[in-house]
Amino acid sequence: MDARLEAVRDTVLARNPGEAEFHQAVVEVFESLGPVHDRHPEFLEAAILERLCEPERQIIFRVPWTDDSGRVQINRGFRVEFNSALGPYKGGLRFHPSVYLGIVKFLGFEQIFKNALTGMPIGGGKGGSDFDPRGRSDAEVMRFCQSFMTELYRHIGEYTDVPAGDIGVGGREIGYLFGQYKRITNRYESGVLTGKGISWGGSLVRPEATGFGTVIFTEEMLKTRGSSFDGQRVVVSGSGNVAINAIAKAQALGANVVACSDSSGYIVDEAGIDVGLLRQVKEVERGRLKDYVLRRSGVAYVEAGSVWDVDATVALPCATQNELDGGAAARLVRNGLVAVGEGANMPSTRDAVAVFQEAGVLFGPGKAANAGGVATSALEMQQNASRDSWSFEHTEQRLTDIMVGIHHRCAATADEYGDPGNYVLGANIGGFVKVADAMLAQGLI
Ligand code: NDP
Ligand code: 2IT
Repeated sequence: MDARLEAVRDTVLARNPGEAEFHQAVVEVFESLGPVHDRHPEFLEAAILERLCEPERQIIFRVPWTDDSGRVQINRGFRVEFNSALGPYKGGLRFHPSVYLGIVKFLGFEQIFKNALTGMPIGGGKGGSDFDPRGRSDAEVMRFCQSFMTELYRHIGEYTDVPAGDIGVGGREIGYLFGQYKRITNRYESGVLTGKGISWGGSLVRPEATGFGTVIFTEEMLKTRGSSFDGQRVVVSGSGNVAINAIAKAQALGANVVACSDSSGYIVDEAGIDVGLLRQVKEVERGRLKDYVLRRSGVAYVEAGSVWDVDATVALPCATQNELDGGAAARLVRNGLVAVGEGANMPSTRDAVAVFQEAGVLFGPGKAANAGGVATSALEMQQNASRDSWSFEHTEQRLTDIMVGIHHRCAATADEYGDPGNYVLGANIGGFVKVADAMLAQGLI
């Protein structure tokens, strides 16, 4: 790392003790930024990096609710409003028992650069709770969401901060959150949340957008080597929103997707995953991958194993942070891997990224490859602002153009900074310069 940035890094790490994921995300970005500061000493003088690493506002609150047996439950809610240089804070809410400030901050920090790369007018933020929706009834989830919004509503708004979904937060939760916001504020403010249902202000393609976008970005990387998804053997991790839609899009482009996972295990379906059945099991019945195996012959279920033990030419990690380590990366590379597109946020460890890059594997980092979700959220905001709704075809074309544009920006930036094909460098510098320029222009705030 550039010596001038090391001092800033050390201060940031010391000021934020115990936040391992936030540290990891910061260090990864800093490692790319030396060459930018050679060209732009004004960024150092204006302490852009120090300011970027300190969220503009952090909100932590109590979320009391009552479970179906009448017992009082207490969770912790978070919203980190990280950077508003380019637009209102924008980013998802994650409901998962592992959520704590360090996770919300890593996600919010990454979101700043991701959102900048989309070219849309959105700043960076993230939120969530350590609430575990698994095994909870609809009524419990509704009461939790209502309590969560009863505090959150005062901090958000169409022009202030616009949350959406992430792990554990999908259409059902956004519905309950929107209902409570509307009730408290007495405003039908569609643009305050994205990922809404299609009949009440949502956008077509938003549910598919992250998975579709990840595959579109990865296809663009493959094209630079004269290749495509057609005929690739693909392994996807996760079996939630991002994973399912990545599987569907990869198959539409001619790939054979043979495996996916949940936190209990993984399946191998050599005939190709049946996405219709997967949607039925996961989205309609809210079941587990184990249930898929019971309904289809010729499928292997491996309890508690790593899906990265399955050979692939293209890997799409779409579950969670640090799910693919150096050992798994080395095994994939040995077995013929050519490309990785990160549908999840920071799923590859630092060691894994180094293994991929040293082996010449095409590697699309999450902040570029999974930006299609938030970009389509921004398209939802556009539709809300103009009280319009667009067709599936039009919206999907906008998403495709945005993903091709992000790929181009990352590739061109990597070329410009003398490291062709390094999408990590391209994404970090491309996103950073846009935000830094806006921060300089807006003065010391
Ligand atoms: P979902 O809640 O729909 O699905 C999450 C999937 O990942 C589930 O299969 C879940 O398994 C698995 N998973 C979650 N946590 C863990 C864990 N600790 N260990 C193993 N598996 C785990 O979430 P999404 O699909 O929306 O999100 C997946 C990833 O994509 C996240 O990293 C998210 O930040 C990122 N992302 C999401 C976007 C969106 O629009 N939704 C946009 C951009 C990025 P199980 O059910 O067993 O917990
Ligand atoms: O990580 C992400 O980009 C998301 N979870 C989507 C955020 C959004 O505002 O649509």
